[in-house]
Amino acid sequence: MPFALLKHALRRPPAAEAYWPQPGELGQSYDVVIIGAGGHGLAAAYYLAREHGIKRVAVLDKGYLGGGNTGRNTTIIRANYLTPEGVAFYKESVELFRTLSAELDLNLMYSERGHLTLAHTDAAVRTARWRAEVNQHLGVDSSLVDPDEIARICPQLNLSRAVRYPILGALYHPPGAIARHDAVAWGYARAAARLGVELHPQTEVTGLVIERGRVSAVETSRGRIQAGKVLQAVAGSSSLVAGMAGLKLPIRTVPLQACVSQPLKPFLDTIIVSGSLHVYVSQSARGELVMGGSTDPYPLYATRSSLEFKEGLMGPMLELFPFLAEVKVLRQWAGMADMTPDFSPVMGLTPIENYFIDAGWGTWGFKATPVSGKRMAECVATGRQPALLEPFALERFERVELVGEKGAASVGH
Ligand code: PYC
Repeated sequence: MPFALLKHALRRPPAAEAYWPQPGELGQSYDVVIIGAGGHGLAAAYYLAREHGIKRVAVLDKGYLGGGNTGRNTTIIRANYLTPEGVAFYKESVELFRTLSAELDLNLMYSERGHLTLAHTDAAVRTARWRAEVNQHLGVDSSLVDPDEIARICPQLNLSRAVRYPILGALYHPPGAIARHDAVAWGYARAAARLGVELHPQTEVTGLVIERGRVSAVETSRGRIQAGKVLQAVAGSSSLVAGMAGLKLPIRTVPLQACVSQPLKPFLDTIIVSGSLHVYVSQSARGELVMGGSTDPYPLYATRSSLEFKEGLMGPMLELFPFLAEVKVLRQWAGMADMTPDFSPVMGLTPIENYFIDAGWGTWGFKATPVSGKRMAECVATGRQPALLEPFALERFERVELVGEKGAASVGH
C-alpha cells in the first residue's frame, strides 16, 4: 500500500461539525421570543436576524427542532392556488425556495418535478381551468391539459376509461417541487444560530403574562423570560397557545396521515394529486413513494396512525397505478392540521400589541416556510402587517372577508 494511502487510512476522522451550538442557559430577556422551532419559527428567526438586525431572539420548542409538522408533511411545494391572494403569496415562497440551498449553504434537495392535479369530473375540470387562469394572470406557470398531454407528462398513470373515475384532464404546474423537509428546518436553524439566535428545544411554553394589552413575559418549563415581542409559530397546538394569550382562533385541529412505500427504482417524476380520489403521491430521491389522502374526519389532538387510512388510500392509489399492487408500505405517521373556515392561514398582527401569530396552516404549511418566515419577520420587526399578509389577517373573520382556498387543496376534506 502506498505510504500516503496508509497515512490517510490511519488519520483520525475530522469531528463532524455541529449544526448549531448546544442549547445553553435560558436568558432572562430577549427582544423577540418565538414559540415553535418548526420551519416557520426558525425561518422567522433567521430573517429577523439577517434582514432586520434583530439578534436577541430565542426560539423555544416543547420538543425537538422540526419535530412537528415540518417533519411530518409530504414535502410538496407549489404556487398553483385558487385565489389571487393565495397565488401571490405562494409564488413568493417558490421563488425563495429556488435559491434557498445556496442561501443557507445546505443541500435541501429541492427538485422541480411538475405537479398534476387530476380532474375526474366536469366540475373539477372547471376548477382546474379557473386556477390556470388566475395562475397565469399572476405569472405562475399552470395550464389545463388533456389526457393525451397527461400521458406524455406521466406515462405511468392509468388513463383507461374503464375505471370508476376516468381522468378527464388536469391542472399542470411545471414548477411543482419537492424538497428534503427536515433539511429546511436544519438549514434555517443553523443559519439563524450563526447570526446569534438562541435555539431552546425541550422548553415548553406554559403561560403568557399579559399586562395592559401587551405580553410582558413568557412562562416556560425552564422558568420565566421577559419578551419585547412574541411570535407564535406552532402547528397542531395553535388554539392552545393562542388561548394562553386570551385569543380564540377559528381553528379546528384534525389529524392528517401519510405513509411511504419501500424504495423503488425511480419511475415517477411528476407529483400526482387527485382531489376527487383523495390521493397525492411523489417519489422521493430515496425511491420511496410518499403518499397521503384525506384528513381524518374528526377533530383530535393526536398523531397516531390508523389502518383505515392506509386501506382507504390504497384503493385509489391502485386505480391510478395498478402495477404497484405488490409494493409494501414501509412507514406511516401523522401530523395535526389546524384548519380555518376558509382554508387559508392566519398571519400577522393580533389584538395584543406585541403578540404576532402564524397559524392555521391546515394542509399547506411546509410549502410556505420561506415566505411566512420572511414576511412574519417583517411584521414583527416593523409592527405593521406586510401587504402580502393583509388578506390573511386574523381580523378578516370579523369583517367576513374570507380567502376561500378549499378548491386548491390537494387533500380531501
Ligand atoms: O397542498 O400540496 C399540498 C399538499 C399535499 C399534501 C398535503 N398538502
